[in-house]
Amino acid sequence: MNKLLLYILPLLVVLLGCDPPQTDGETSTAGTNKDTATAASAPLVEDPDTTLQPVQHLELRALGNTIDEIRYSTDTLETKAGAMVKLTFINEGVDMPMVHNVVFTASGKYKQVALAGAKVGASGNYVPESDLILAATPMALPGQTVELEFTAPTEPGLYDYVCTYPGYWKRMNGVLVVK
Ligand SMILES: [Cu+2]
Repeated sequence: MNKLLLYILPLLVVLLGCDPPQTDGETSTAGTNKDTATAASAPLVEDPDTTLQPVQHLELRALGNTIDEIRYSTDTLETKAGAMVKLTFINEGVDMPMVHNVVFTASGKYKQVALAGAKVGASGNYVPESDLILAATPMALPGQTVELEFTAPTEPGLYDYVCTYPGYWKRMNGVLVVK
């Protein structure tokens, strides 16, 4: 019996020992495939960000603390067509009625969108559902900073942006130049 065990044990060891290398071989093959896949797909993931879709950082501030003073820090923003626009919108207003947003619209449509937004009211964030809207920030309360990311139109041209808080569109609007 002991002799038999002596024969069987090495056999078991060989069998057991054989299995892990096989699994290892499979694992490393799979690992190699994975690595190859990762290496091959990584540039594909990076390309749209770095070359195909440039990133355009924009900053806009809301200035003034009365209805007569309110204005955007600039009435012109510029981006490349199709770029990933990352807008930082800073509301420098102090008192509560100084609530602002930035809504990007089709060319010449800022007033129409703002009037529709006023009807939507606070519950709808003063932003109407509309095909004329490219993108909209949340409302920024006094002192708040909000961020907005959107893809700029692929068609170069002039687009609008406006604050849709009721009545503010008259003084808070501008042109997004897409080149
Ligand atoms: Cu405003």
